[in-house]
Amino acid sequence: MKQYRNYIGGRFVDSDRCFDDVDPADGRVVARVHEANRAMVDAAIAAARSAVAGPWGKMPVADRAALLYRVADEIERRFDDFLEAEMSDTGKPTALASTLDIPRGAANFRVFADILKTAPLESFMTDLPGGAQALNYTVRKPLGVVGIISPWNLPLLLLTWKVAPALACGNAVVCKPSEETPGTATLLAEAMDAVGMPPGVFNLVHGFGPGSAGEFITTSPDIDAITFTGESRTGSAIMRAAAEHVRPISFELGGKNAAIVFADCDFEKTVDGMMRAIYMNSGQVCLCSERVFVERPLHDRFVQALTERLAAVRLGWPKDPQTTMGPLISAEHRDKVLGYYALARDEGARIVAGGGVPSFGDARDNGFWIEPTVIAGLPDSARCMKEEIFGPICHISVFDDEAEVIRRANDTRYGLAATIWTSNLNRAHRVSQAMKVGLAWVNSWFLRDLRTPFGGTGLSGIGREGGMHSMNFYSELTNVCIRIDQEPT
Ligand code: NAD
Ligand code: 6OD
Repeated sequence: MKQYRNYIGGRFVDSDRCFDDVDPADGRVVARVHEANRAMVDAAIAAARSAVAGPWGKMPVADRAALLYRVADEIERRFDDFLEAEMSDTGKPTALASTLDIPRGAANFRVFADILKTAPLESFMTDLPGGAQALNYTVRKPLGVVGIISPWNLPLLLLTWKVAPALACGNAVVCKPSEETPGTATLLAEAMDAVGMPPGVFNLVHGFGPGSAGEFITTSPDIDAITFTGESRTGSAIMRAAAEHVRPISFELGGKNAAIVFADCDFEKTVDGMMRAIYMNSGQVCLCSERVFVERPLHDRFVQALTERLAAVRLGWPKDPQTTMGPLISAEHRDKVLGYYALARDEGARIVAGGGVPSFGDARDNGFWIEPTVIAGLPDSARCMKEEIFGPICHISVFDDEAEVIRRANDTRYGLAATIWTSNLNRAHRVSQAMKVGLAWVNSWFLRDLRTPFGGTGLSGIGREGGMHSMNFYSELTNVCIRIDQEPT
């Protein structure tokens, strides 16, 4: 049986307490995971502290960037191992993991190595009374030890999205991946080891949230910043824990995202795009559209086309290149999503497609599969319209005019993403700017330039990551102000 160990101070560390890593496609145990206890988490934090104080903290930018490029190269060299681990932890299809998760794992390191080499710093020359001047310039320094807590839905992508900029800024990190997906995080530790990352710069601890490694990180007084991606409720718990010692936090949380389909859209491209926006990764992407609003003249045609496309979705083994949708992450998460399918019925929804659990007649019946689903007929006030479900489901509503749909799309406490489908350029700008979200896509969805700000408003998060936004979060900025007198002294 494969063992996933902790990586602390440059060494792989066993624990006498282990938990199972399960493949959600068939419920098989694929690995034993060594859970870090408090002493191990403290040792990881201490190793990180020493690394920041040592040569890593003083390493020239070019050398630090070179190490980040080598991590990217190593992920690519071991592409198949990363792919295998990501698929067996999540059940996601090879068609997705090989084109999104693993390539983005490498790209995150390259992009932040590039940004590190070109990151600008501010400077201002201030005129003072009497002709003197003040030169202000900013110096970028590491924050110190960054605690990184990541979720299971895009495990390598989301972990490296934080590790890469944190290291680029000269910090050392203590990472805790989701207990559901320890595989690619462990391979990342192996990659760090293989490229010669100095001991203590990258530390990995496995475990759960409360009473385990997650809590030990967030409550430690020796962590200088916390960056977290996960559920909004967990974000609140972490915020309470982090408040004790006052330090920067960055939160990428949940969403209840709207898609707005105008009658003047390019129909085929919109249906293609919406299939991705609703069902990618079995709907387990924070950016997925769970609320779809379609303008009345297009409504029936859109519902019919989406339903036909759903019939062609292939729920298959992750390694099969023809598979287009995998299972949900766990039995517990499937129960939660099925609970929402039942709640939708109780709230009076019409089940347009799906709504149940598929049967395969093979080992997949031991996995955590669920049918992709379309529902309709709920009022905007229904719980299924307000709460994040995080499964392969959308509700389709009809709308009649632009002002109405803007108001309804914004009627949520979340504020992560919106997608708008129209061929009217003015409307595209108008509506996307009116959305109360951090990310608005037009005629596209999850189209990424990693230099742009990423994050949400309201329950969807605090702060922005991406490009210079990440560099600024992971840095301590010191402003140096020098008075320059005109008279020779
Ligand atoms: P989760 O909040 O249950 O867990 C995320 C991580 O937090 C895990 O590593 C978990 O062990 C840890 N954790 C849980 N409780 C903790 C505690 N009290 N203290 C410290 N750590 C704790 O989220 P999940 O189920 O893994 O992921 C799905 C959620 O993440 C969805 O809500 C989704 O929308 C959100 N998400 C948001 C983004 C974004 O960029 N905004 C991206 C991906 C996922
Ligand atoms: O693309 C990214 O950088 C990012 N953070 C994606 C988040 C997806 C949520 O599930």
